[in-house]
Amino acid sequence: MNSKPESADIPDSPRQEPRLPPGQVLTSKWPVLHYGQIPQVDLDHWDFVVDGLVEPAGRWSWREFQALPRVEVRSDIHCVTRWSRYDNRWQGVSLAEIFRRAVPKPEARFAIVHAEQGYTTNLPISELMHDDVLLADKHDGEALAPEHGWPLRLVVPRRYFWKSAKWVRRIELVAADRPGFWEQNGYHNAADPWREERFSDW
Ligand SMILES: Nc1nc2c(c(=O)[nH]1)N[C@H]1C(S)=C(S)[C@@H](COP(=O)(O)O)O[C@H]1N2
Ligand SMILES: [Mo]
Repeated sequence: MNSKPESADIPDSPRQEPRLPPGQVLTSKWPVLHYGQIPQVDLDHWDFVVDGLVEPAGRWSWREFQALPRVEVRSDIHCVTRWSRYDNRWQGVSLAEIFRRAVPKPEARFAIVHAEQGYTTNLPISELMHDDVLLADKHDGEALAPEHGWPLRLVVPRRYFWKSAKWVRRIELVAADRPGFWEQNGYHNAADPWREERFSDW
């Protein structure tokens, strides 16, 4: 594990070699990128749902979600538009924790992640089980900014950042993969930055 002396207690997402994936440029800023508007979210009516091929299904109000066991992970961001940002400190709830409560059925293989306003992205459930994957409500010790996904976003450090849905509300477990918003619009289904899986061939 790669730890820094000033915060050696925070687990790092595993480093790849080289740390900066091919074709990426390092930035210390944090660009804002999304399709559509920043949603207005009312926490009193907010919930997070896990449904589909899962038993039992899961549903958490904001208050219930805040009571779940929490993790902290430090990881790098790699956006398909070629910027990367190192050492983001995320806090929230791991997907492994969620799937201990809403347990995927044996036939469940893929997750369709649903966010506010119809944004979707798809991932194999196995990718969500890594312990650097979480549903984050804090970044570098502060509540997420609305433009970065407040109140809750997915963080999947080993994939290009479009898989890290902002304003996430629901994870649907399915047997057969289904392309999400960008995956239907020419982006690669797998999105591994070290393999430069930016765009699909079809
Ligand atoms: N709900 C939602 N999540 C989204 C997007 C979006 O359009 N809607 N865009 C994705 C893309 S393309 C990127 S690069 C990252 C950007 O996250 P950031 O604005 O926090 O840097 O969010 C991802 N998550
Ligand atoms: Mo993006």
